[in-house]
Amino acid sequence: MYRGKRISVVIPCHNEEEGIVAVLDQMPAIVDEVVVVDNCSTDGTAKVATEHGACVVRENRKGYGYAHKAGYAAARGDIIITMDGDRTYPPDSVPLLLYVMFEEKVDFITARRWYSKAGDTKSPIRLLGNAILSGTMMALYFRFIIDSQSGMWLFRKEILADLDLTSNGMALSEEIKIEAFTHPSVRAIEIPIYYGQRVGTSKLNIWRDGFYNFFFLVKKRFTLRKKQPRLRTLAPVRTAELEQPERRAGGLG
Ligand SMILES: Nc1nc2c(ncn2[C@@H]2O[C@H](COP(=O)(O)OP(=O)(O)OP(=O)(O)O)[C@@H](O)[C@H]2O)c(=O)[nH]1
Ligand SMILES: [Mg+2]
Repeated sequence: MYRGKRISVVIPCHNEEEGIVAVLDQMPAIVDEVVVVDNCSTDGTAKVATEHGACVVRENRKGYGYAHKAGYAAARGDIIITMDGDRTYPPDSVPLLLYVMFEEKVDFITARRWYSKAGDTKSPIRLLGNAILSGTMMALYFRFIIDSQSGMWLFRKEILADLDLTSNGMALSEEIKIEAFTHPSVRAIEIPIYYGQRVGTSKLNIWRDGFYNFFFLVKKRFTLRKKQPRLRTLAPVRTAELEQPERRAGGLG
């Protein structure tokens, strides 16, 4: 719980029995529930996640986007935080990111992988691929987002109704940022975080996912609908106030 809001962490997992334990063991007490989405795992991911206190839901349609959406549907928090089940994203940054979210009154934060404290770097091909995808996203959508492929976000659950999430694969990562950063009623920012070395095998297929994400960016640009600002619900007027108009009009005197 943070400032009266329930906090849910959603973690999509496909065969992450090693990594998910490391992630769950680092989860700060501020987090109310962790939803691990077991996406067609054939290892002990679901078992170890349950043993380490997570709520496990199954998604039988294979895909990063499918897994995320199943997690959002199961999460009961007011704020949803996402990360991979491979220890690359820092659970101990959650309190700081929540602080920024509330102080700056933003609805969506994407965490930009900035620097590894252990000194490890991503392979040159991945750095190049990320630079191409992020550069393309900036050019097509006119939004300054340095890490378009990051898998760590925080958002108020209520904004999901405003976001048109069509991708069921890895492109969900860029799509949710495009949707959040282009919606007139969603206040979105990018914040740097430390990242870590992956535990377990990568599920990313660099060439297939890279090209798919590139073409998804282009296709989405032509289908992106211009959104209307959300009408915020007005606080209901209490009956007692309606019955005593003279007191309301009377000011301090
Ligand atoms: N790629 C992929 N990941 C999935 C899928 N379903 C769940 N996941 C999980 O989604 C997260 C992202 O996949 P990763 O393999 O970490 O991809 P990545 O972060 O781009 O690549 P790394 O830097 O190697 O970790 C992991 O926790 C996966 O276990 C799926 O169908 N495909
Ligand atoms: Mg990962």
